[in-house]
Amino acid sequence: MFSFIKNSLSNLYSSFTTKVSSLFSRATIDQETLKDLERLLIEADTGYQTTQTILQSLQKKFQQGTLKEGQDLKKALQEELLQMLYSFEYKTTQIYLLVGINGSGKTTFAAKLAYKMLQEGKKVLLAAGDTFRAAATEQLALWTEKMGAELVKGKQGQEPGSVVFQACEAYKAGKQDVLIIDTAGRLQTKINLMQELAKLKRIIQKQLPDVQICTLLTLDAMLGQNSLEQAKIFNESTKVDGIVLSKMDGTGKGGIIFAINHEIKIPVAFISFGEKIDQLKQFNAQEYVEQLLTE
Ligand SMILES: Nc1nc2c(ncn2[C@@H]2O[C@H](COP(=O)(O)OP(=O)(O)OP(=O)(O)O)[C@@H](O)[C@H]2O)c(=O)[nH]1
Ligand SMILES: [Mg+2]
Repeated sequence: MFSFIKNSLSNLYSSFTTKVSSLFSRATIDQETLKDLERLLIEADTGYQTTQTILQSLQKKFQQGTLKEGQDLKKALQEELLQMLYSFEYKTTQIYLLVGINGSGKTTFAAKLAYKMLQEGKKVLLAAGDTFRAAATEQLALWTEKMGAELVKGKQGQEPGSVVFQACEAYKAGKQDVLIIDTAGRLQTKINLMQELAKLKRIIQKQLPDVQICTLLTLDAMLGQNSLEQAKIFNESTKVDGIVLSKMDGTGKGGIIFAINHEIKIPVAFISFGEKIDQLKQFNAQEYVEQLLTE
């Protein structure tokens, strides 16, 4: 990972990485070391169930005599963590439907993703599907104006489905490469609002049957284990293809990524780590695990 990203994520790496590294420098591994590791994983929001899965596997290796010194533990943990991560399939042309609870970072991510795609030389169309909040469209309009992307917007209170319909029409007509649809935040417990998302997806499928839809769920990394419940329910009502973990700059708890993968089985696609337009990174499992375990 580039150093400027590592700096932005210093909270994340300093808390877990420093402590776990001290285990790796131990000359011998014993039950006490495994207990310490268990505590660190729980502290990092890895979640009880996922932590137990990791520990059971390490215990087995310990019993078999393959975990002798700190460096053996590092290697074994690295393997376990990597095995847990699903990889997200990045495609070039598609529609991104952004969903998530209020304030989770959808609109910020919409702008960051658009910027990233523009930098890659793609033609980008954004749709302000959040017609609920007055400021929502303005927020996106400000970003898009600055970076020179096109935006389809509706009026406040307009049926979000009709904005999405317009956006699909504009996408067809404008020959853009990517369409990014921002939606209003919603609590996963509001059944009618969850059904609305499924309806938005049906509209897109009907308008653009040949284009792949990628539904990305934005989760606030600082919410820890609460994110799991959100992910489960969003995934039930509108199949989620990938997770965007936002506000990774504000957390020291990078273990949540493993819990999401292990328990919900959805890959992490992007990590968002600040309020600046370029503070976004495609998630790379190998790199993430390596950085997390190396001081
Ligand atoms: N530090 C930090 N702040 C972020 C990040 N992403 C978003 N924010 C901030 O979090 C707040 C909410 O972000 P939005 O992008 O508006 O969230 P949203 O999901 O669109 O919110 P609603 O539309 O109200 O549901 C804003 O103040 C953002 O500046 C991030 O990665 N790091
Ligand atoms: Mg928003």
